[in-house]
Amino acid sequence: MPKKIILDVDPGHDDAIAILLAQGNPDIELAAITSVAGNQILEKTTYNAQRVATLVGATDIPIAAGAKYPLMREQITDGEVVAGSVHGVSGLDGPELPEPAMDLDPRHAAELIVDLVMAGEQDEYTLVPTGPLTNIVLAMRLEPKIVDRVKEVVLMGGAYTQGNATPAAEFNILADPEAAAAVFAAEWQVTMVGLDLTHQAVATPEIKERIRAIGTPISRVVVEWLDFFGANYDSVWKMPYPPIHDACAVARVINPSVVQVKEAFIAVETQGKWTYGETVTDFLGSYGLPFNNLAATTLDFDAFWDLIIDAIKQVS
Ligand code: PIR
Ligand code: CA
Repeated sequence: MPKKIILDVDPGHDDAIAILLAQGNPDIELAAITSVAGNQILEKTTYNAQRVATLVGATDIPIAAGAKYPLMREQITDGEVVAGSVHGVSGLDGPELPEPAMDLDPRHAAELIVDLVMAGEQDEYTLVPTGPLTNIVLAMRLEPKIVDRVKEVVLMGGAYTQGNATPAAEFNILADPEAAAAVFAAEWQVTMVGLDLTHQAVATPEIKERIRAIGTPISRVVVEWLDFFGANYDSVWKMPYPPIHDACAVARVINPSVVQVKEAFIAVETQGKWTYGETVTDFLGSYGLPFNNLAATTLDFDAFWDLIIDAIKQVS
């Protein structure tokens, strides 16, 4: 039985590859896509989500737009936080994409999440957020019972060593720290697939060559995304190859052994001047802090890229 996921995204090149992986993997059923403001404003991330869903053939599932703004803080988008953006002005610059072949679902993302989870069986759905956590907290507040009912939350966000939006904070968490604090503190299992893990998921020249060799129009789009994202990563972040953050969260759901985790206490800092948005993580257990969540530590690089390449072939 494929695992049902609701993918909450802010595309974003790596969000786009997460959508592709979810659509193209036989062990996942992509039940819905919801969009949130993050890498770009909501209008752009929603449009990008629809275009990517159209590209990969995810045209018969609900796609709903969610939160325009974070709960409390001023909005930030990629390119405002550091000197340069890795996604471009559209949020998904690079190759041309098809226009959306579907209408948006009329519901707010939070309503759609609640409707699906509450109509489903116990543990039927896994939530996979790959942007700021605003929609997830809104869904929790709309219907607190979803916290018991979802199987787990496997999110891309956070870091236990260092951030990418500030020295302490990862972008998705910094973009809505108050939302993230509530999501991590709630009584469900959150798996933090953070930068420590995702920086291992880099698209090396060998990987790009394997994707190019697939030789389909979609494989060419993926290569162009990697080229665009990669050039910016190089100039802004001094990383030679781009990490495909968001697809790692989907990979964890597909096959847990691809993304190793450790039990940890994780809480989000919402007060610090220098540490606002930091995911404070304790693996030691010596401070009386309960191990409430999981933190991803080690990626099986080859297995990860095999999943991506198989998915590209599948949707092509
Ligand atoms: C990636 C992101 C934002 C800013 C930069 N510089 C790089 C997005 C990705 O889509 C991913 O979800 C997360 N935020 C990584 O921080
Ligand atoms: Ca993202």
